[in-house]
Amino acid sequence: MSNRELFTRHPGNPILSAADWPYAVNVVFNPAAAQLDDTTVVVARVEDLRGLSHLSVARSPNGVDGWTVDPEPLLAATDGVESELWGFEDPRVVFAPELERWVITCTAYGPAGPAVFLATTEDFRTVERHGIVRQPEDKNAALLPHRIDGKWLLFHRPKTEYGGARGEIVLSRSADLESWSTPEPVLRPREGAWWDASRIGIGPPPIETEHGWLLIYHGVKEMVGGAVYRAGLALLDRDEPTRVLHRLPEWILGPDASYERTGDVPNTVFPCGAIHDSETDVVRLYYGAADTSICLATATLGDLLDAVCSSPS
Ligand code: BMA
Repeated sequence: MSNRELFTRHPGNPILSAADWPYAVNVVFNPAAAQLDDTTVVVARVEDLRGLSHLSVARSPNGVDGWTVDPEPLLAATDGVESELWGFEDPRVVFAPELERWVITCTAYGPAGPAVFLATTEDFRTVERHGIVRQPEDKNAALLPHRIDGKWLLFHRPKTEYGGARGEIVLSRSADLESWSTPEPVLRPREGAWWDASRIGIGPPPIETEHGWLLIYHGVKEMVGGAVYRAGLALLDRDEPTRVLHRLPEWILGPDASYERTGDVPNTVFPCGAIHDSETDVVRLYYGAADTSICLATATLGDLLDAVCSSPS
């Protein structure tokens, strides 16, 4: 068992917070991340002063500082649309070469509960709304960047139970991004006292490697003092991602710094974005801290793969 977490926090954390926004907001957190040529883009969940969330874009030349935040949201609730009455939350983005677009998966929140919403964008300045792809209650969704065996694969986390499972990561397949197969189980919460025993959900879209899909996920442990949100690691088969090849026992990032311990939801790290630089091998993990700010932590893909590949399934 290692005695340190695999990710190193950036000393400039939090790298973005409500004070950086060009208008008054409560908190900014749970960011998706994308690298566009020389610009790092984060798509942040922004909670306004009513408590409702929308998605907004911030751009930086180095992904650390010098951020420019767009004055208008990228995706916000449309008046009169019931399924998005309470806004949009927790985006993930992935570039799909076949579509020549970035695909945004996020939560649309309305009276029926959270649902998985899909949109696409070329430039993170305007979006094309595709609509709800998994009905309530369902959330924590990320698409793989390309088809496998002719199908798009969407990871998500239904609240309703499939096969007697609880709070687990499942996968649905689609030929057209419109109609979806029955969800298949991928990764379940562990049991008892484990750090990921209460429920789990996907983090950023999985990273494709020669060994398989590297999955960063969040795990929740309900404690007497409230839930603790941490991040963990698994490796999924490259051709059949419902097959879990390895799963790291220890978490890779858990609440420790003051900005993760204290905030609107204490003891929370919630990663939604990861960018791998193939030249340096560095993975930049963008995460929400305590549902209050946006933070950055880094590791090398090589170290993550070494750790997960030496773990059981
Ligand atoms: C989850 C999601 C996240 C949030 C987390 C902790 O259910 O709603 O957006 O960061 O709870 O509050």
